[in-house]
Amino acid sequence: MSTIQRESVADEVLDAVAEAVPRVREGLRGRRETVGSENASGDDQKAADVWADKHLADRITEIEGVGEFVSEERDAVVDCGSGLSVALDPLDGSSNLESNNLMGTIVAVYEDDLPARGRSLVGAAYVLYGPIATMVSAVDGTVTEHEIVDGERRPIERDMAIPADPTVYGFGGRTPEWNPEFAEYAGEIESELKLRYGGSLVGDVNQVIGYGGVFCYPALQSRPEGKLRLQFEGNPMAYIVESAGGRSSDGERSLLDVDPERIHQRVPLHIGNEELIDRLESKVER
Ligand code: AFP
Repeated sequence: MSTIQRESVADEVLDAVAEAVPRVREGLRGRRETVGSENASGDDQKAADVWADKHLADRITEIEGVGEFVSEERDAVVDCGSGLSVALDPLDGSSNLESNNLMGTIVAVYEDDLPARGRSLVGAAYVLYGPIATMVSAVDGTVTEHEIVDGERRPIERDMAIPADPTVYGFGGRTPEWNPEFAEYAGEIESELKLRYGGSLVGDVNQVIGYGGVFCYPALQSRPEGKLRLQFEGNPMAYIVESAGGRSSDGERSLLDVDPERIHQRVPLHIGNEELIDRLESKVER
């Protein structure tokens, strides 16, 4: 598949996600309860997780040029023929549904078979279900913010770049669970920036791209592998932020260079302004 063909398929996937947004958003009402099952990562599934997964998978798996599909809500990869590989977090931050806080959808389009290395990404995007439904996408290194109107992507800002002067930070996990090196880093950042933590990776990283800063869900003493998933969260968000001039790290290297071993592999995640991630790496030994 040529570069132009790969980017065209990636754009079709992003269009399919945008087209599903009104239906997914409408279906959140009345689906705030858990359904008593767990996904492959052991997270409690909400009815909304299952709803979003179905509506997005039905559209994405029909696209000519998509060969593999998997989501955070599914155990195994779906074989859809030949072509690119799509990894999806249908409803990121679904724990926020009960409190009616921000949530999102994250989509990653890889050239390689799954589980894939972040460097094989052709495109990535996230939808933010905020006061306005928006999509931020990165294809071929260009980051674009769209408003989603009646299931269509309407670009509102092209070539987005993370502001050079950072403003906000958000750190996941409970403070007593942090490793001492991260706690020291956090103490420095907390005295310099404003806290913005909303419990949804999409909402929190969107603020970092908009205002400059850093978001981390670090390795925890009880969870040295971290909480967030490499294929569905780490790689696509790293691709978008690095395309916007920022950096990402698992504590040692770009998330895009982390070896993909399992579909639902977790990774310590640090994303934001280059200078803040460089400082993080100088403190945190993995
Ligand atoms: P849910 O999808 O289970 O709500 O988890 C959201 C998430 O994966 C990510 O979007 C957040 O950054 C992180 O977990 C929040 O984790 P905490 O609930 O531990 O703060």
